[in-house]
This record gives sequence, structure tokens and C-alpha cells, in this order.
Amino acid sequence: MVNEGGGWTAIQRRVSGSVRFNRTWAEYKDGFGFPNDSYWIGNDVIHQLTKRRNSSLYVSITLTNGKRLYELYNQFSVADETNSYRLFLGGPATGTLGDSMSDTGSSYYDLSGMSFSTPDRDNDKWSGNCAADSNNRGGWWFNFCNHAFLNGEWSPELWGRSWYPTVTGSKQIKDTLMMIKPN
Ligand SMILES: [Ca+2]
Repeated sequence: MVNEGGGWTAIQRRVSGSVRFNRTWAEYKDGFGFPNDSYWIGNDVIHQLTKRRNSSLYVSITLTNGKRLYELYNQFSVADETNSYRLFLGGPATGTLGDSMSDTGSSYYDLSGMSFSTPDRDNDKWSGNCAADSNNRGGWWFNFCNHAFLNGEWSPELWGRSWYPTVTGSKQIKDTLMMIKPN
């Protein structure tokens, strides 16, 4: 578990292509990767960390030009496996990325309330499987499908919509980070 200081725990980090994110339900459940490299902490751990207390979610994306963008959500929690790790995200969101997860302006892309999907487990609202689609190939709380997605294959130019519309043509991405903290 990675403590970023100030009580923050990193649940996701991408800094290179050394760790694949095209993984199964079981792998996203348990987590994978390396704390000081790229990793997913694991859906069971995220649930345990957020089940009792209100938590905040902080997302940051550093672009290849060095510019770092962020978004902060004041309410974040993930249900247990029985409930398919359903996401709850509350606002208002603040930051420089813009809200591409919770209130996108389109009910097709709002991720709050969505179950987690992986390439081998389709829980999304689309007729296909967003997690297995060539634009994505990774686990996430897909709807129909997404305006935000940070678990795609490296390098990021392969990601369909990493953080639409602020970060498109995703080859701009140098690294990503998702952290949580109890409120
Ligand atoms: Ca589907």
C-alpha cells in the first residue's frame, strides 16, 4: 500500500508500460503491479478502505509537456464483490481536468453507480463489453462506455478516451495517479 503523505493512499498509478493493465476480474480484485511503478491496488482493498468512511478521490494526469492536471471528488466509495464493486462518486468535483467521471453531461458516460467490468466480466450498459473493446482493454466502471478511463494499454495513445474532453489524443499523457483519503 502506498501512502503519498497527508493520509493519501494511491490506488492506481501509471508511469510506464512495464505493467499490463489488460487483466482479469480476479487480478483486478486482488491488485497487481508494483507500488513504486505502475499498479492497481485491488478492488477488495478499495472497498475495505472506503466502506465505513466518506473518502475523497484525487485524480491527476501529467502531460508529456510537464503540465499536471487534477480533479478532486469529495465522495468516493466502492461496493463489495457481491455488488460488482459498484462505484459511488459524489461532487461537486473541483480541479483543472474537469469532471469526466461523475457528471459528464451525458447519462451514457456518468460512471457513478456503475459496476466494475473487466475483459472477462461484462457489467456495463453497452451491448458489447467496453473493457474488452480495442479502445480500452482494461478494468473500469464502464457505462456506455466512458469519458474517463486510465487503465488502458500503454502507451496511452491507444486509450480511446482517457479524460474527455480535457485530455484527448491521449499520447499527451506521461503518468497518471488516483489517490484516496478518508474525509
Ligand atoms: Ca455490456
